[in-house]
Amino acid sequence: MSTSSYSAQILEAAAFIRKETGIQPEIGLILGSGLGIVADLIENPVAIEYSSIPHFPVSTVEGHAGELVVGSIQGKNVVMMKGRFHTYEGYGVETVSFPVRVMKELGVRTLIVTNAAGGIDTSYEVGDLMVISDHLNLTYRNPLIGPNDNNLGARFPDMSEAYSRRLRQLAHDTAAEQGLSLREGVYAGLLGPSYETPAEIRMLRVLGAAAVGMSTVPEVIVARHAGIEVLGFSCIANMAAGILDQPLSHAEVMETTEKVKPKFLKLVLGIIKAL
Ligand code: CYT
Repeated sequence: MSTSSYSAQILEAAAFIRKETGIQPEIGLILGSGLGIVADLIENPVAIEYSSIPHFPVSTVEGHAGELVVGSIQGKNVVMMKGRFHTYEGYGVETVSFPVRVMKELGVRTLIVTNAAGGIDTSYEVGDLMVISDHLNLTYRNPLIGPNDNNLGARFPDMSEAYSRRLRQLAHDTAAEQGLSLREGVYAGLLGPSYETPAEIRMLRVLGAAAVGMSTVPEVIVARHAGIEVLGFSCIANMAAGILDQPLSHAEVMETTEKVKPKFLKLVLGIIKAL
């Protein structure tokens, strides 16, 4: 794929979405496992199936909606990905990058990303919310590999404030107002899909990670390349391998995110209102 055709595809996809919705979103939302419920908060929503958007990647995983929802929350125009692409599903870097590029083209200046993660910090408890202070890209790949289109961003983008200090502070202020305890820590992004081993978790703890998951890092790298300000949250869905004397299961992850939903929704709403 040449860089010029890639940028033409971004323009075409964005033009289609603009025509369908007539809305210019300023906030983008990419929400992890079980937290897609935020879509229900969107006022005057227009849902567009990924498959109908020119050049948009299509979700192949069963039970994943695969639509873009555009509308407003708290008077702010938003675009939300309902259904996300994980590298462990076999998708290439363009797949993960493309929707973020389209969001940028639509006018998005702030991206809120969330995920369900394993808690590595032993002071954490299942159900805790963590604002992501920084990440470790341990996926051994990067969505910016390949020719760089200077119109989209710099060849060597700065990552010294991948997760906006300003937005992290805003998250803490909002959480405090709501009487909600909010952790802050480093997110280690791995490829998956197998969960980590106890030895890997010990390694990640030595490296300074507080939580571990299998998403978020590629989207955030692309967003930063595009000059989008990022706020990230992990829902501590389970304690990471080896911490508790019990196996990990996706069922536990889903169960926790289900329980955390109400406080999480309230926090996200409060932040969008304050943005
Ligand atoms: N949990 C999770 N590792 C975990 O322990 N949700 C992702 C990765």
